[in-house]
Amino acid sequence: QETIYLSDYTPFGFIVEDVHLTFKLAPTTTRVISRIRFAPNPDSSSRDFFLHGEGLNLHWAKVDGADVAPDLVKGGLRCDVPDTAFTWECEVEIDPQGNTALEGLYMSNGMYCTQCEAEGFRNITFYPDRPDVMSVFTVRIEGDNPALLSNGNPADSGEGWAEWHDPWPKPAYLFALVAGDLRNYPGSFKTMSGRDVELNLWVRPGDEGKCAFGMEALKKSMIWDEEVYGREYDLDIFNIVAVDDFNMGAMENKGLNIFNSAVVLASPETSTDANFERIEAIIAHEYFHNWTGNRITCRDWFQLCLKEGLTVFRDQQFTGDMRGHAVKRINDVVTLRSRQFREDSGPLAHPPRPDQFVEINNFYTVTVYEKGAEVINILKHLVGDDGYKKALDLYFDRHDGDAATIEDWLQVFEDATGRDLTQFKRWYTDAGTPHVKVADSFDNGIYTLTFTQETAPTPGQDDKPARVIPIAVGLLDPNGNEVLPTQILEMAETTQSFSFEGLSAKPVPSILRGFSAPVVLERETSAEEQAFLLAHDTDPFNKWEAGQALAKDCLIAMTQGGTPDQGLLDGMTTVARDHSLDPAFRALALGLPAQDDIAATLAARGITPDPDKIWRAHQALKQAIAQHLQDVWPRLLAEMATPGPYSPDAEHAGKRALHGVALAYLSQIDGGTAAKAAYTTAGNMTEQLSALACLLSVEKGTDELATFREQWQHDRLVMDKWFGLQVGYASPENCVATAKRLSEDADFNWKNPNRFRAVFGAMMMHHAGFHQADGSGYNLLADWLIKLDPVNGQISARMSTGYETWKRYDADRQAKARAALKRINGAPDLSRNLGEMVTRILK
Ligand code: B3K
Ligand code: ZN
Repeated sequence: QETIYLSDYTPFGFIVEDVHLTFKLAPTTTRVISRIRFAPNPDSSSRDFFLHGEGLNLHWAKVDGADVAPDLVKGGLRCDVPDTAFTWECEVEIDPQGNTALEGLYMSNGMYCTQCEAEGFRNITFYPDRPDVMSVFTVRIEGDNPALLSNGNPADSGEGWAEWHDPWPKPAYLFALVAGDLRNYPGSFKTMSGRDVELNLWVRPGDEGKCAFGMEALKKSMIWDEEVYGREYDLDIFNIVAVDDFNMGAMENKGLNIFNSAVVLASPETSTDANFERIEAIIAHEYFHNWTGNRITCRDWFQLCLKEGLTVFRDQQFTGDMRGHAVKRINDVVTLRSRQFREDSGPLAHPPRPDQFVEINNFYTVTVYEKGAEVINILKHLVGDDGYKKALDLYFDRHDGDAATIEDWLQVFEDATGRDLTQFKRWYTDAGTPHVKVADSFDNGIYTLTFTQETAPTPGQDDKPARVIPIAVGLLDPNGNEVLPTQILEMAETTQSFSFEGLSAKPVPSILRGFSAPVVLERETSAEEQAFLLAHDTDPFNKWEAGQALAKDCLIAMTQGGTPDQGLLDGMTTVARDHSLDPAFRALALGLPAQDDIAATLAARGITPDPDKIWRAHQALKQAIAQHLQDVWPRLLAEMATPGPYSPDAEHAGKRALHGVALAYLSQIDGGTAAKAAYTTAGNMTEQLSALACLLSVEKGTDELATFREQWQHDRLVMDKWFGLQVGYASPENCVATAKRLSEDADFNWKNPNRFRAVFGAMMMHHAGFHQADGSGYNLLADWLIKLDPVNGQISARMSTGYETWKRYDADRQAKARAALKRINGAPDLSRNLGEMVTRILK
């Protein structure tokens, strides 16, 4: 395994003036003919003409029209070339049908499509496949497919062929080609400067009815980026294609976004509210990449968070604007904690900008994406809204057309705001989540908060100097009135105190409002104080947080024999009944911290978590809340009904969310009676799925599972839900057996990433199920990762993160997990992807 280092970066020895590609499509024998104009790069002294290429069958190659015989070497070729500008031509043959890794040019349900980020273009033809090599592409596609699409604007077409020209220089990872029997759902957009843009959503015949929402989301994104960032679209056409076999969510190829059909196709009958929200966010995300990613791209893959962190930050702002910031922030923090904090505290911890990797596809992580976005949130707190706006304007101005670095990004902020960001940069270069301890004192009308930060060592980084942490703080008086509105305290030292004068009584602090920095706050407080904040905090995030902290302490106490806390139960009752609170917020406040989060907290406190005990505590607390609020549930069910036509908007979705929470608690005490009725009358997938989940969680629902299958047999996306739900809602003892049974189902197509994830993703996220003491979860996952790896190394590697917490648990479980990991590691011909992951996890 060869490690690539950031410090080894050197520019490529040549610039690429233009690229002409011709594709002669055939399922197992596609020909790709390239004609590329190279010139020596004045910024480089290297004249090493190395082109990447993997799995290509080279038929011929020419330099300036004369035949050449390049040296075929590992990962590509080398060739002697003139020391002035020259034309490289070659023809290769590839096998899209046989490409199960879904990287490069491959086939999905008879349609051709591509995925080139990060390094897939080298599976299509020989090329300097690195993001700092940008060029203008002209593409000719020959094939007997009704739709023939590539990047940029349509140039010309005829029977069986089409030509596309993309005027914007781009790296090869943004190349895309699609060909197949596709139908377009059309739309149009007028940009801020009055240009007309043709929009299309391309889908398989039969899916046209699931396009309207995605099209609207695209238009909303286009307007938002104009209004909020001043960014206008820059081609005559914008195409989105839905593909069933796709390794991740979607891809921002210039002018031709390719989407996993699961995150673009939507209808009320087949998609949940959560699906709608996610689709809107991902369409926005990919669209926003047109500026943050495409017009300004990354110099090298170590800079990935330059485009991903910023684009996630932008899509979070967008969703907040569309659907409400409070609830969006809470949801984002839930994801951050359950996934990124988990990554940051285990063997896979890495900084948002890593400085080494073996396989770059392993670094499309929650740290690069979600923490990358948090880091920008910190930066915005430090420079203020105006500073942020000035800096972004300068960024687009200065770097349009560049392949940039994190240093460029920071320089823009320094130049625009005059602020020194040396210490702030540690957020990009240092891994690990800081823990911030808080102590307070009150003396003579002066209230003092003292913070101490500490970050545990992470792989390869023992020394963790203090970071600058913006801590948003507000103070409440003992009656619950706010005596100090939110202020940002800038903590820059290891230990630092902040004082507030002129207070008549000791206040109650509300700390880290809005989750102003991605840290773990450690404060010894009483349950009373948390209940007080749950009742009175004016900051919605901290109001929610107070309830979660109470619930977490309560769950932890219950794993050690404690009983449900009365303050929590009363607090939840108040929140549930408070009509002044947004239903979506109430739904979140009535939720319990995830079991994996409880395990993480215990582990951080030096206590070995017992997954079965955590499961039982969770069950018992759910039961207690269900009982305590038993009068509330029927009322909420009535109040939160959403009669009339379905709308996926935030208001209706929020009501359905609270309705779903009420039904789930009620099911704990009525044995599923209400859920059975709700299942029968469900008018949309949100209601149908939430009722089915309630039934499964009380071990009912066998009939409904069968009728659901009959009803939705024809719809692959709904069937993914059917597979996933059964595993996710199984009892711990049945989880692995259910996954195993489903993996033997005739409809379990394990080569389809969505279906594989539906079953095994649900299994590894089932805390008590995956971590069964007999090791059956570890073993079943190992069996399947070994089987999948030769077919699709990206997915096997991604799913190996199921094991990343293995060292938290007891010696028996550790031994079983280690054995499973070693078995994977010993599998013959392990992919570079999975090989790197398992090596890091085992360390
Ligand atoms: N940029 C792509 C992700 C590519 C993943 C490559 N393994 C989607 C996105 O972040 O928008
Ligand atoms: Zn992205």
